[in-house]
Amino acid sequence: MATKEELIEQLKNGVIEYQEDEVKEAAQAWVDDKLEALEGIMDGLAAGMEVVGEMYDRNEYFVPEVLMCADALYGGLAILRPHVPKQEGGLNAQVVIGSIQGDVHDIGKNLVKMMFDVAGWDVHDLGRDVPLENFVEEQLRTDSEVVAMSAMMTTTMLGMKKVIAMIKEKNPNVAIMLGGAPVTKDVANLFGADGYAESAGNAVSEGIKMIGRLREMQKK
Ligand code: B12
Repeated sequence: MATKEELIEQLKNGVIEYQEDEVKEAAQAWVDDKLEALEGIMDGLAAGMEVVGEMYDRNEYFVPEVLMCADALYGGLAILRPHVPKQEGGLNAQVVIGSIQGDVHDIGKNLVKMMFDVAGWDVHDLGRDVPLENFVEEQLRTDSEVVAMSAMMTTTMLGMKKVIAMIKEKNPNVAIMLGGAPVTKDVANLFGADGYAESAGNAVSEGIKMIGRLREMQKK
């Protein structure tokens, strides 16, 4: 039987070497051993994808390999995700989330979505390559307090600034959070966002802070 450390390596290396079947087997073993699903996702699958990103940046991998790595990650995620427990007593809140127009990168966005989901939030996921006006419409339809947008490219990132202006014009009582590799805290401020988180791990706490500020403002 493989140890926990060995399974983590199998999850991570399976993503890096785009071995979807191995990733699925390791994920199933992880579940069978009753290990913490979130840890397998973050320290195994997501950590593997980070290495893939570095390899892509060094021209060691190209789009076809990266796509297969993403498939391997999603294969493992489908097995582990149902075993991440929902936290009790979370904040009663709603978030609209999506990857911005022109951007098909959705791995990071899906990890952020999962974190909100397990924290007990109602998540309205618009998917990827989301037309700008859809964020506005979905916020109005659901009356969500938070809108979270992901961009992975410097070109698509600019669309988020437009969405912020569009949403604030229709409804100023919405907190907007940005994230994704090219986005920084400064960019988020510059675009007029209310929050920023650099990773899925701190997206929920940032969301809670934003809602706190929003509810304070509404009292005044
Ligand atoms: C995987 C990947 C792809 C996959 C996407 C598969 C999928 N389903 O997502 C495929 C192969 C399809 C792809 C295609 C392309 N890609 Co690509 N891709 C990547 C790669 C290698 C990894 C991204 C990733 O998944 N990382 C792992 C996850 C876990 O990390 P993450 O996304 O950063 O997310 C974390 C945080 O950023 C944060 N976060 C993310 N979103 C949000 C949102 C909120 C609200 C919050 C709070 C936090 C948050 O939390 C996440 C988890 O902690 C990066 C390289 C890199 N170094 O990032 C390039 C990269 C993003 N791609 C790039 C490019 C250029 C392209 C293509 C144009 C390539 C081409 N020539 O065709 C196409 C265009 C696609 C398009 N129109 O969108 C460039 C972008 C350059 C730029 N700065 O503009 C990068 C940076 C590579 C590079 N160095 O050139 N790509």
